[in-house]
Amino acid sequence: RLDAALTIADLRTIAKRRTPKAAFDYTDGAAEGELSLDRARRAFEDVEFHPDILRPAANVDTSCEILGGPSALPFGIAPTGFTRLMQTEGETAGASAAAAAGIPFTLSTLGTTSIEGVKAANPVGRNWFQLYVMKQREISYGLVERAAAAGFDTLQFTVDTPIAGARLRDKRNGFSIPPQLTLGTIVNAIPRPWWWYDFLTTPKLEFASLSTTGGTVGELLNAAMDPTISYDDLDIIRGMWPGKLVVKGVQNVADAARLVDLGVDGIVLSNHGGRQLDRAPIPFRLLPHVVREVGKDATVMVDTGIMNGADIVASIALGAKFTLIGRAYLYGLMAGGRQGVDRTIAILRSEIERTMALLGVSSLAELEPRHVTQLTRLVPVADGADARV
Ligand code: HOC
Repeated sequence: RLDAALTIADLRTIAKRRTPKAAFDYTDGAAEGELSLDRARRAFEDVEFHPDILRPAANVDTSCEILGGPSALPFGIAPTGFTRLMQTEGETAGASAAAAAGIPFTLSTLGTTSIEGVKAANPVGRNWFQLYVMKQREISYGLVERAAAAGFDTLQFTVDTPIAGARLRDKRNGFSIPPQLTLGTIVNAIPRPWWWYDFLTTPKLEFASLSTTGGTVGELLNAAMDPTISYDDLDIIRGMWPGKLVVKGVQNVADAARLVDLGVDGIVLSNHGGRQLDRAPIPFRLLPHVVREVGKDATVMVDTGIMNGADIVASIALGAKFTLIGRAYLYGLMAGGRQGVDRTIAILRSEIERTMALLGVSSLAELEPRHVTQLTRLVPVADGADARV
């Protein structure tokens, strides 16, 4: 039945039907008025492609090199928190699907499968680890050491979370870890008995980091995360981590340039899927400004709002070296566990191949800024931000 899903939006529809409302909304939702997420989607929808004609495009090569290793596709799986609450296979499904597709998988500090469990699910392929620096530094540092020992090749240090964004859907739903049985939860469970059966009969969530559970997501996160992290922490982490170091959550040109000057291996332009500061700049809009400043050889990646392979192709054309998918992966997971994640990757792969072939390019390296314009014309107002005209 998952084969009937032709788009990520189709997978989202199935996911919504199969998943308890609070868990679905945690994934689907964003912060405050959800403006950043909505704007990120609209920025991708605004893309106009400019194809070349009469170019050989029978064999489209979607592979690339990223952070010292190969990827069969120009995207990897982004770190996601509390993943086994969405569907009990969780990170195991994500990591094994990534392995089968030849793309990197990222485990979040707030993941619900251990570092070693992810390694077992993806023993040969590329695993990346996403780091939050917590008040209890020894927890974060311990995770860094374990990820290195397990052969994870890249660390994504996330910097856009000094405090939790206001996820209003979570508050309205009373979303808590672990889930509480309330009248509303019970009524919502009636059409979704299999989700509850799976949840109650599989091993308990294995948090990589949280020493305690019990509370709303916002409460848990604010209790755990350190709001005082700074560039000094970057130095400390650089000293501890033997692999590639990426900073995720960069939101302006000046920070991007500073990080590249400091010699980080890559940056991810991200506003955390619109889940932190609402009305933050849209990473896809920021992308050309950052690439212009740091140069096209720097490893600039992008996430937030990617729901179609064409979004990925447009990002690569504007200078991104790679992209990350969060919600698109989780919709597949919630729709059908490992098979659902396979379906997400297959949909994005065919959209990427089709978009490239119709553009008249046969490799990612042939994509150029001239292939993309945006229907809404923007003028820069300051430091990479844009104004609509
Ligand atoms: C204060 C820390 O990535 C999400 C997760 C966790 C956010 C951490 C906030 O829900 O987006």
